[in-house]
Amino acid sequence: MPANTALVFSFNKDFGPALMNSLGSVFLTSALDTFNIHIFYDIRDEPEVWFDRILCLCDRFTFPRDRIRFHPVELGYFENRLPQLSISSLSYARFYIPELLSEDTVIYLDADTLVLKDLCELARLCPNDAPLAAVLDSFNPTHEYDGYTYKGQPASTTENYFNSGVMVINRKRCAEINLFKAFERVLPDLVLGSFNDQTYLNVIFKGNWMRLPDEWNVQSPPRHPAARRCDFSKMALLHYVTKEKPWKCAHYDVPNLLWHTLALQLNVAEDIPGIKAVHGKLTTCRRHFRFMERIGLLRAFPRFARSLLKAKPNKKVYRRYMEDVRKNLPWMDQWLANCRLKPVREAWRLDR
Ligand SMILES: [Mn+2]
Repeated sequence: MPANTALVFSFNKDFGPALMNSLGSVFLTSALDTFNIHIFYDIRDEPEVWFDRILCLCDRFTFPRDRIRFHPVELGYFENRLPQLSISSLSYARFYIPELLSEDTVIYLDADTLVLKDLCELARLCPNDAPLAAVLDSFNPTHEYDGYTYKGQPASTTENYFNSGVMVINRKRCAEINLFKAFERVLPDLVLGSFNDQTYLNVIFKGNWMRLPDEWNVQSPPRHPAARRCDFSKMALLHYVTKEKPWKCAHYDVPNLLWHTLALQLNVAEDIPGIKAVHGKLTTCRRHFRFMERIGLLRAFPRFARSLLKAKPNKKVYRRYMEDVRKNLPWMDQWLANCRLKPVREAWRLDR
């Protein structure tokens, strides 16, 4: 069978562990007979130390090494044009997709994702009539939430706005647009709001993209109202949005427990500096929960409980938080078992 689908990640040294875990989740869940894998990286970044690890991961899951390719990408182009670029320019690597790849269907994934279902199902959702398909942004469902202005006008209050961390691209349709020319055209008239490359993509593809089912990009911890609308049994892809990434700081919640459980068993965790402290925080947090629950302190000292959770919302949030973990342990264990992995470790569980 010809490999006519591309799976693309872009990464730098900071996102090395994230990429390993995300790629591992792809190998565990997806039949990749028709896939090539492409890794874009910043030409100045020298993340070569990760290449060997990535290739070893391919070997472990018997993915042929000749179907994974590393592409150095020149990002100076964007940095020269975007003096206000404060985040990594790496996310602009996705503008190179139409010219660097030749497959008909391209799945782009941020490295801060975990794939929970077979990517073949996602590839099948590739649009025929639109250049790309994506999931509505949970926090910014329409353009106005982004806060940009274009040609002096505020952004649309009705037009849907997508999260660009997961995209299914019809490469031929996308190539017709010429992303670089479109970027140049939009550039002088666009004053950015809260985002960056995601804003450009949304302006360029405004009204010209297909909406994917929400479960293909669940964008926040399940305790967030937006994500709580998602049925976990249907959840197909988790996206660790916000700056608080699991490999850097611990939050005792469902997505973090899953990320760390996977990282341990894929041997990704051992390469992360400071990971022991992160694991320790999860263990401590769980121990405090159990202790407080047993002696009823959660009821008596809700403020203390909230400070442990590093969360500011309403009084009931800590209960919901624990209920979420408890409720979701069975499906996490089931998913891990389907992947022939061990369940969430004892020290992090609330159900025993
Ligand atoms: Mn992301």
